[in-house]
Amino acid sequence: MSSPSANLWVLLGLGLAGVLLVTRSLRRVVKKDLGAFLERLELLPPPPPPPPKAPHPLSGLTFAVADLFDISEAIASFGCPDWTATHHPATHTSPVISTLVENGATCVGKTVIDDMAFGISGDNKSFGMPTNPMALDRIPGGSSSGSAVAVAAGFVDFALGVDTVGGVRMPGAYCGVLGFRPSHSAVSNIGVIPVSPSLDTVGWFAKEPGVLHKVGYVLLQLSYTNSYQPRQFIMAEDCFDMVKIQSSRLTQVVVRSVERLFGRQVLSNLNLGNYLAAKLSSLKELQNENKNANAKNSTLLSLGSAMHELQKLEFKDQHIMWIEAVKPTIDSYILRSILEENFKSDFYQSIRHEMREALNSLLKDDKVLVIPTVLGLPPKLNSKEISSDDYILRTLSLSAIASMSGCCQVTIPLGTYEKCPVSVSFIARHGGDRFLLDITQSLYTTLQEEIEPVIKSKTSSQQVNNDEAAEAAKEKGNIAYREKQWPKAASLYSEAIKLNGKKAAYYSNRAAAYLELGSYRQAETDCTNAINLEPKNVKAYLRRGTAREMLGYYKEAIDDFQYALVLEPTNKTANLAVNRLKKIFQ
Ligand SMILES: *[C@@H]1O[C@H](CO)[C@@H](O)[C@H](O)[C@H]1NC(C)=O
Ligand SMILES: *[C@@H]1O[C@H](CO)[C@@H](O)[C@H](O)[C@H]1NC(C)=O
Ligand SMILES: CC(=O)N[C@H]1CO[C@H](CO)[C@@H](O)[C@@H]1O
Repeated sequence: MSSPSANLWVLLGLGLAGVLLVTRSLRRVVKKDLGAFLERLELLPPPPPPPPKAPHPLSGLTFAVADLFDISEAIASFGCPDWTATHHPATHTSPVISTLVENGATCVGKTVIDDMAFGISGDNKSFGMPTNPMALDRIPGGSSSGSAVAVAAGFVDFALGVDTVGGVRMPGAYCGVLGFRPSHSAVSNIGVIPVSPSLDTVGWFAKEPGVLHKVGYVLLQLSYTNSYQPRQFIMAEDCFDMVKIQSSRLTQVVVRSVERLFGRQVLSNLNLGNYLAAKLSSLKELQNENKNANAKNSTLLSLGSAMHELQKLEFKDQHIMWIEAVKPTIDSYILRSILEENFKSDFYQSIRHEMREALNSLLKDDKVLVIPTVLGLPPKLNSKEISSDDYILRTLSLSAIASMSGCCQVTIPLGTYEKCPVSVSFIARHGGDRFLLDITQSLYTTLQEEIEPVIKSKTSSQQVNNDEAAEAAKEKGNIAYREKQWPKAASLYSEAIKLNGKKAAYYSNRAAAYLELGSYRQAETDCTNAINLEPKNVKAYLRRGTAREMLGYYKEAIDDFQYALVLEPTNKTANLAVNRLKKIFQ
């Protein structure tokens, strides 16, 4: 951690002493333990088995749980004191917690969630908002904000939360920790207060990939066997276009890491919105009736909107009677949301089914979809952005991809940008949890290593920024070229040239795309430019030779191929071309 950490340690020190303090620079109350915990408790694991038996897999690890899991003889608050006041203590501890404890972990406390786990900011009307230790003036994200904060601050090794519409992935991203949302219904939610059952999952946070992995293996009851190699990493370009920070800051790190570990042939690009538009006929129907004009235009936005409606509908089914009877003190946004009467339950369920099918067919055979977890940096505390419809809808569009399909998703921190945590997400098919956990563990270190060069060059100068963006455009161009999308490849290389006109490779690559498109004159010009920049560029001579041959300038073509042979005497391509042309010519 850099400069905010000094501040943080002071705050933590005083906070741990139990002092409430107002810092002048922040004008904000920072509570004990950053306000992450509602209650400290201790659920101890059984004694370790005597050697030579192996110790419990999670022994020595501590964890916290968001306050909607049952713990025997306690009452979960569900983010709302009125809930505690009107409910009896639980008779059993929820199986997820007891499984973790039986496997050696110690539960040390209950953490803050949004009111009734409904919101996405991490705020709470009664208990206040936990402080994001990675960005003190930013929101932690919700609904499981306290769990994310407890892990980010190092109070516990891991923590449980509930992810309905992003409740683990989002605070994971904002607080700079790993967050895992398993496939829908892969982890038992018995003894967990329901929010919106079609979307609810029990998720977990960790700082260390090894801990995320171990906890996952215990909760999903997986056995350690050979892991499979990923076949493809599909970069959802249109999703990255929604991100407000320079998206190459995320995509480049992923592209370089994947190339290093698995080779560049596994990378591909996709416009996810277009792909889904063709697959989701129910969504189309809903789109036509949607009152939200923004959502009408875009498949991803209307998917987010459909998920939000489904969340409200099911939440209302679960809790309207209690809310009407008790009239609890909760965020008025919830009340407004569930009073809306514009629900079309059947539609949402068919969209869910179509989404499940669409993503499972996209990701079958061990493929990974890469998307941004959130729109960018965590919003500032008390900013208008947090409650704006646009922010909520766009944020939910990204989380709807896994929530609506039931697929599993992991959010992986990628260092900081403007002193705030940034992250990227991987999604695997429904049931591909083990695959996703394994991939996360094998890529994590490489991802962290690839951040450094990107950050370094970011901070130097505008030209360096442009150079990097140009390089990113070229990489995208190469992918398009491999996929035989010639016009797209040509336009990406043009973008690279616009950003940095001094690289022979960009011209030479564009020439290759022009050759495929039959634009021989442009190909010839590009090669000449490349050769001027790099007089020994063999590829440029070969490509110019080809262009000239197609244009009928045989003599010039022979010169080019011959010069290529001078530079690379063993090059068969050049040799063949010279011989072929000489035959025609003579
Ligand atoms: C959506 O489309 C309508 C017209 O169909 C247009 O007026 C509106 O500006 C569009 N909104 C966005 C966000 O593109
Ligand atoms: C000829 O040279 C080009 C450029 O260096 C290279 O890409 C190509 O593989 C070479 N071909 C052969 C057959 O050696
Ligand atoms: C103490 C505290 O931070 N309370 C906040 C609880 O949540 C509401 C909004 O839901 C805020 O306005 C309060 O400031």
